[in-house]
Amino acid sequence: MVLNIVEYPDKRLREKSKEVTTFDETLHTLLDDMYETMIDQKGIGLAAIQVAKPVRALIINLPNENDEQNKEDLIEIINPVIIEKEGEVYYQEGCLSVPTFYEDVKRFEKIKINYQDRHGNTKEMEADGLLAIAIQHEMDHLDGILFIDKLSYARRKKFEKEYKKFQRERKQKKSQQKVA
Ligand code: QAP
Ligand code: CO
Repeated sequence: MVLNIVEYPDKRLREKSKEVTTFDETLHTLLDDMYETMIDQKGIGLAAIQVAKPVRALIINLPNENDEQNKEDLIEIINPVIIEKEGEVYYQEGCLSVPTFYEDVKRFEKIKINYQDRHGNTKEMEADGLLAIAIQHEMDHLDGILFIDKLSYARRKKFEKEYKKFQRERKQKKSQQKVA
């Protein structure tokens, strides 16, 4: 089932998500719904809080070298913890909860994480490149942090201005649809 995406400035995005303790069908249904929602909205990553579920679960599905987004490449990450990190890299990030805005953000270049899969099995993973960036972006959501929080004061200002314009135009479009 495709769920509704919570969008900035909704306060729910600021919640600290709770650790997952039961790896049951409810969790599996949530993960499946998150996947459907992410694909429907043309995303590559999603945290549970973005569909209003404050639990420490996230999914990532990066396109492969042929630019195809295959479900076999889906990664489900529960209760992640960064255990090693190194380097610095900038990448132009976006977020399904902050539609239409993209800006450069600094992240660790390489990370190692501990996490659990949907069955509660403990796993370890090393990541670099886009995967490392995506994991850090989604892990921030678990603590109520958005990529726009990492911008300089000037760029944050630019964001607030552009985002208000986007919200205004979308609202106008919607009321026009009602008339037509
Ligand atoms: C997080 O982001 C991420 O503004 C996932 O209008 C960010 O899926 C991972 C999206 C950077 C790696 C690098 C954004 C879709 C999707 C938009 C997304 C939009 C429609 C963002
Ligand atoms: Co995001």
